[in-house]
Amino acid sequence: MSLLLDNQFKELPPDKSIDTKLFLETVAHLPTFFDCLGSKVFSPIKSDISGNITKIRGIYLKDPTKYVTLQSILEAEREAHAAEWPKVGATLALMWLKRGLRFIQIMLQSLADGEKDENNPNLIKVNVTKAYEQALKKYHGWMVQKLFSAALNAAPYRSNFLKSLSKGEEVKEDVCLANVRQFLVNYTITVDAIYEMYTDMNAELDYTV
Ligand code: 0SG
Repeated sequence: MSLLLDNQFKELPPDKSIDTKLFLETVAHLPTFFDCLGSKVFSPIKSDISGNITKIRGIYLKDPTKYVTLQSILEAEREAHAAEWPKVGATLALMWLKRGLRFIQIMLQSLADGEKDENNPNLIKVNVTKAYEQALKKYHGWMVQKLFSAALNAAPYRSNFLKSLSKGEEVKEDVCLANVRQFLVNYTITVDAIYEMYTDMNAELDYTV
């Protein structure tokens, strides 16, 4: 079975509201995704994403009924912390988490679409770079951008990455990519809905770290 299909995102209801408990249960599996990368270089990124999830969960658990959807958390924090919002609490953690989720989405979509460096078809640099440029680069100052360049050199070979997504099983590449495409359906809808919520609530910030 595929690591991705074991942890699929659920279909959203017509109003595209995102159930906080279900969302947290599903994203909790994402940090294990980093084990597919096979290098400790990615540990700080794994910690950053885990930290975002822990922060959102901590706030949700204070009042699961009040915070039943992600939007209800943002609305409650906007009311409670008018002066600092949106740079506060779960609103801030989800703002960053969604960028990491978008990065993963673009990278997997690029792999599924067969985008390759024809001179180095077993490298995933082209897919990772596309994801970085579209999802994260504008939020990073030059020092973090340099970190990205260094991390890129530790990216796994395409064949090894796809194999680890299949939990080490010998799965044909077309089967593995079909699993990636299936995973991306609800995943992409969910990430898009979070982005839409940030735009609609005017909660997006564009400062750099
Ligand atoms: C396959 C190869 C993959 C290569 C991937 C490279 C990706 C980029 C490398 C750059 C390394 C970045 C490491 C961490 C950067 C963090 O500084 C930033 C900003 O972090 C936020 O800062 C925190 O997340 C916030 O935490 S919070 O929960 O408490 O709210 C908060 O601390 C905030 C600052 O707060 S403020 O000053 O505003 O008050 N993080 C990122 O850029 C996100 C990086 C996600 C990368 C996702 C990559 C996924 C790769 C998966 C591959 C399978």
